[in-house]
Amino acid sequence: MERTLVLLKPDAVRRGLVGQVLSRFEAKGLTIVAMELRTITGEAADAHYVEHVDKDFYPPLREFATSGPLVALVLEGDEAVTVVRTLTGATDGRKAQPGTIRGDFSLSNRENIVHASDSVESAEREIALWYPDLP
Ligand code: 3AN
Repeated sequence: MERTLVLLKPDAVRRGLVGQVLSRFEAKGLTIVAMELRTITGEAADAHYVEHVDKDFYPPLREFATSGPLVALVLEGDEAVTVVRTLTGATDGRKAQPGTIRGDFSLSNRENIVHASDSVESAEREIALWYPDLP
């Protein structure tokens, strides 16, 4: 069993897509082991996006990530990291395959509905950051 950290970003909450996106993860057979609606600070965004803080695209991404509530969840299942990334699709919603979450719901490379950990190591770091007390 593997765990991964998923964020349903502020665009997903604003657009009323939380239920539809969650349904896809549940239908796939993944288990929700933690879930909470949170509005994060800029400092929390920096900690989450530590690899990106120096990039040109980061300031607007920080603005977006802190622009309203998001849903932070931990999903568990066999090969959960890879399975969730496959369901999520390519970063740029304009290029993501139809049938993926971003392919079906996003027309942007910033407002792209979901974040999903990109490796087992990232998942461990991100889960510890978002849910330090999760058993
Ligand atoms: P992914 O979320 O697919 O792993 P990353 O880790 O490369 O993508 O990027 C993290 C986040 O930064 C993306 N989810 C997206 O919101 C934003 N992002 C990435 N590249 C760009 C870009 N070129 N322009 C604007 N935002 C970007």
